[in-house]
Amino acid sequence: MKILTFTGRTPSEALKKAKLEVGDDGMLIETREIQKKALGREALYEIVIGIDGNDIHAAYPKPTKPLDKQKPLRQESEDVLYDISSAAAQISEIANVRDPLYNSVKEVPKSYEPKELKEIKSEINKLGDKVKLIQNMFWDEKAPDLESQIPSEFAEIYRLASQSGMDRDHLDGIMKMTLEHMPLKMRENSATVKRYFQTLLRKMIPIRRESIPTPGTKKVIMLVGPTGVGKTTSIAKLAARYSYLMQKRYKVGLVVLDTYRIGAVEQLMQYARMMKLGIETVVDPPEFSTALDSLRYCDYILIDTMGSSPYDKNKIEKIYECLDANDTEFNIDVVLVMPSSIKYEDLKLTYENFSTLNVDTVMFTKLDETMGFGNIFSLAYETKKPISYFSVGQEVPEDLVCASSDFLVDCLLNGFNRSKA
Ligand SMILES: Nc1nc2c(ncn2[C@@H]2O[C@H](COP(=O)(O)OP(=O)(O)O)[C@@H](O)[C@H]2O)c(=O)[nH]1
Ligand SMILES: [Mg+2]
Repeated sequence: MKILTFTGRTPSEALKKAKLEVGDDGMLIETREIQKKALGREALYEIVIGIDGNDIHAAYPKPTKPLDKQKPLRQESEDVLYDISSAAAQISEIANVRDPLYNSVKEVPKSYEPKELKEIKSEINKLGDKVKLIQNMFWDEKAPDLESQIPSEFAEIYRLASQSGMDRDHLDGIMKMTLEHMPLKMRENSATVKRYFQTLLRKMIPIRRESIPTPGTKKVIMLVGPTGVGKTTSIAKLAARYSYLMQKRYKVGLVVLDTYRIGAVEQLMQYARMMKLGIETVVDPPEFSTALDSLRYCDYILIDTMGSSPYDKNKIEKIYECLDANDTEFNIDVVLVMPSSIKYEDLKLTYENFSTLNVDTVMFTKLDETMGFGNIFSLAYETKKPISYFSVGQEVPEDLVCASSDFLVDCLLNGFNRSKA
């Protein structure tokens, strides 16, 4: 194998040179930073390419994978980066912005540029300078690893994402891959960078779209999660939604699984009375199937769970026993409810605690009480569990929305806005 090296101010510039020289047939072995970027000094990157055979210009058999789709060998274990890489590649296709290497655009000679265009360019340059300023202010203290690698147009997006509570490894991984895959044409200013980044994040969030029961079937949905996160309130919102707010009015029944003490079910009883819904209470696992059976006439059966025990251990065990004792033919959708107001590490811990219940989807509550949404992003991205609903306030039934990645990414980058829900 012949080894060649190429240098550039960014990895992608070096990659372009390599492509010109060897086409898509080389193997990307390593990307390394030779010189750190500093004020008044450009960064310098070197990429190492391996070529089979001696003549690098010889015609090669059909290329397997283009150079820019390959990962340096040393990153092979970084699965997260692989995922991001493929999402980034897809977006480049969607954006339909070709690499200028393949699609050289003729530059308009400067003297023929319309006046407005000149003004816009100069405005963009000024903006770029401001962003650079911000970049230097915060990267010095917070991102020493990436400081020299991220162009100034990425400063705003990096700050927004890192302040959102997103896991640091996720963010750095996404940034690295964005730098490698982002079409050069989109790097022109921070607005296009932000658009690209938004699309990339959206593609990474798993969402479960709401589906309605097909004729002859029913949906049985159980909400589980720590005490106080908003399960009962959400059950009431869902009950109202299914029985009054959809195109068809469905029959809804409620089950309360009270693993703590009898009598703590009054809150849901009140909602059931108001909406005239059937409600069953279960304390011991054998009663669970009987309760489901007696609500057989319903299209939706919503199961609220409650109880209090340190780290939810006993509660989770009791719920597990109920699910295990279910001898009806109904499939139960387990929805883990978590508040968006806790940090990523705590979300992950809660998720792990409840994962023995075979969680199907996750619902996040209290979006109206949080500033950052990166914790939600990171949990969904890490666990790959789809999100089904968001709760955006205390009002029943209106403060419930079907999850969407557009909405979450918008909250993450631009802040929560109920009107966009
Ligand atoms: N701000 C806000 N409060 C909520 C939301 N969902 C529930 N709550 C409130 O959180 C508290 C606990 O809710 P509850 O449904 O009883 O929680 P549970 O113990 O999980 O059943 C109540 O005061 C609710 O009104 C939400 O999305 N936003
Ligand atoms: Mg409750």
